[in-house]
Parts: sequence; structure tokens; C-alpha cells
Amino acid sequence: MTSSIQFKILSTSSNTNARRGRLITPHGTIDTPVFMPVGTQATVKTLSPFELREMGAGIILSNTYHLHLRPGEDLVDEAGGLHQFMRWPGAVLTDSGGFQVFSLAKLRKITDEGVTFRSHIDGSPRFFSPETVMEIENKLGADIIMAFDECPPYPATREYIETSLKRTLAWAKRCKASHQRSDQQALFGIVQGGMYADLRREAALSLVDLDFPGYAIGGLSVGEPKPMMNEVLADVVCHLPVDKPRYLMGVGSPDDLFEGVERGVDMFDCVLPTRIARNGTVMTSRGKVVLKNAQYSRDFGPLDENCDCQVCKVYTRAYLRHLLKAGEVLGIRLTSYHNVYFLLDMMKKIRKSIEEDRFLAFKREFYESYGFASND
Ligand code: PRF
Ligand code: ZN
Repeated sequence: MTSSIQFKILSTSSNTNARRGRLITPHGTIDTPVFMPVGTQATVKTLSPFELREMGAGIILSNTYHLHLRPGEDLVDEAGGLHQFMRWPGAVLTDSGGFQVFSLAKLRKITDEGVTFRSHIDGSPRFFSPETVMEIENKLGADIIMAFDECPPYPATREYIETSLKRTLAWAKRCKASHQRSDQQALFGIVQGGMYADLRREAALSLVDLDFPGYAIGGLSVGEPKPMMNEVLADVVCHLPVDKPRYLMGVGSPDDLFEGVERGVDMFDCVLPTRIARNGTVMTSRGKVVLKNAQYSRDFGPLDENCDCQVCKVYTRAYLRHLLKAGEVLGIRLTSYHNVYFLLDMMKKIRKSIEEDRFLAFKREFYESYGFASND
């Protein structure tokens, strides 16, 4: 079966594993490496699709777990799928619930068959299995859908990870077998295996055997030290095919994005820009700014003098600080806008630096200005 997506590498970095690519989906062409803003409940919190388009977002992520519980996949299906329902013209990726069911649901019971749990909203009993999750994701209608996996906690014993991984790999196979719309939705496999290099390798090889149109790296950024994450990541990537997209799930912060790109990752998603925006923190070219701090009360400059976003063109730190302090909704809308723009723009600059084969130099420059210690 031909895949519903196509991936092309346009250029590569000569001294790192960074690659500049293009992902063609039924809802548009995405330049990679890409950051996908998170729209858990079929909305990127506080931002409209017009605004997301305006700032250059091409693909967003949404969540099977949340949409299944509310409003339910049948309603979304009836609306014509997620794109139609939320009036988002770009591409959508849905996560499978393999992470949320383990972090949010109550009274979880996991067996080889699937996971029984209670809704965190109303306590109603639910059952997720590879087959039920594929049916839900088919109805939601995203361009890219994720296999149902278990994201094990950190730290975890080798025995726990072995059992969990065996199950995740069996589930990946069942997801592939029950996926009904492979001509319209690309199903990605998820590499788990905790922090164990040999288990990660086994996971990657088994999934590659199943021949997915793309591969995600899950189970990272779950509390392990950053150097450990980067080591596992570098290791996993070398077992993945060069010609398929690689997606690092739930990551991240500006430095995590640079480190991921350097190791050959093409796709990222994270709630970070919108989450920190809602408590008044913005990312700028000179590092984070906590707007509620008193030092900004009479600061009539922009959030970031090097940012071209609509917010930085118009508003002052003093005014944004006032909105946040007064609990006005516009405050968190504007900080969310700037933060998402900041990461999209950073990825755009990363892509350009790969094209011009100066990725590491750009990374060094960015780290110096942002205030990160450089590790190369
Ligand atoms: N699995 C799935 N979604 C995820 C993760 C995972 O391991 C993570 C881990 N960082 C974030 N989101 N299905
Ligand atoms: Zn801005």
C-alpha cells in the first residue's frame, strides 16, 4: 500500500545528524525539522486557527484520550473529522493516549489485552486497546496517527521495562493490523525501552520490521537527566531508517529542540510554550522573562526586541504584565501567541542553518544569547 504521506530529505548537515526535509500530508506540506503546537482538546489553548496560520504553523497535535472522553469520536466524525470540526486547514497528528492514560486516568489496570481505566472527568469506566484506539483515531481523522503504547515511568527496573516493551511491540503490530485507513492516515510506530540501549535497539528493529511510514521516540523527557535523554536518543536514531520521519514525543524546550535536531529528529511537540505563557513566562532571544516580576512594571519595550511577531510589534512588557496581574484573558492570549511564534521561528532559523550547513554555529550563537551552556 502506498503511504498517505511522503517524506523527502532536502539537505543534511556535514558535521551532525541534522537534516532538513519536507513532509507532504493530505493537509499540506510541512518543512522539517518542525515544531507542532499542542491542541489537546481540539484547540491550541487561547489561539485561533487564523492566528496559528498567521504565525506559520503547518501541523498541530491533538489527543485521542481527551477527545474520546469529550466530545467523543463519533461526534467529531459526524462533524467531518477534526480538521472540519475545529476549522483548522493544516495537518493534524493525534497522539494515541498511550501517555495520557498513564498520567491522567484513574484506577488503571493494564493487561496484554489493553488498559481499563476511569475517566478523569466523570469517573466512567473505559477500555483502551490497540484496536479501540485505532478505531477512535480513524474517526478523529488526523493525517498522522500514533500507535497505542505504554510510556513507562522513570526510573523503572529492567524487568518492568522488558515486560512493558514486549507489550508495546505486540500492540504496535495489532495497531497496524487493525488500522482501516492507511491510504488516508499515516500510522507511526513508537520506540520505547526506557533508558536501556539494548532494549531500545530491539524496539527500533522490531518496529522497522513492521515498516511504518514514520517512527516516534517515546518514553523520553520523563524525568531522566538531559544528558541521559540525549544519549538514548542518539542511540535510537541510528537504528531508524534515514528516509522516514522521526518524531521525538513531548519535547520541548529550546535546548531540547536543538539537541534533538542535532541527533537527527524531524518532528517535536510540547505544551511548554502555551503552558508557561499561561503563568506569565515568555521565551526571548535573551532567555526566559517572568513578566510578573516587578522589574518589568515600567518596561515599555517589547517582549523580545528580536521577535517579529504581532505581539512584539505592538505591545509593551509593562502592558502585558498589567494584563497578567489583573487576570485579563488577553494577557495569556498574547503571551501564548508570542511563545508559539518564538518556537516556530526558531525552527525556521534552524532549517535555514541546516540548508546553509552552519547548524552548529547557529546553535552556539543561540545558546550564548539565550544563556544555555554549550555542550560541544
Ligand atoms: N508515548 C505517547 N505519547 C507521548 C509519550 C510517549 O512515550 C511522551 C513521552 N515524552 C509524550 N507523549 N504515546
Ligand atoms: Zn514576539
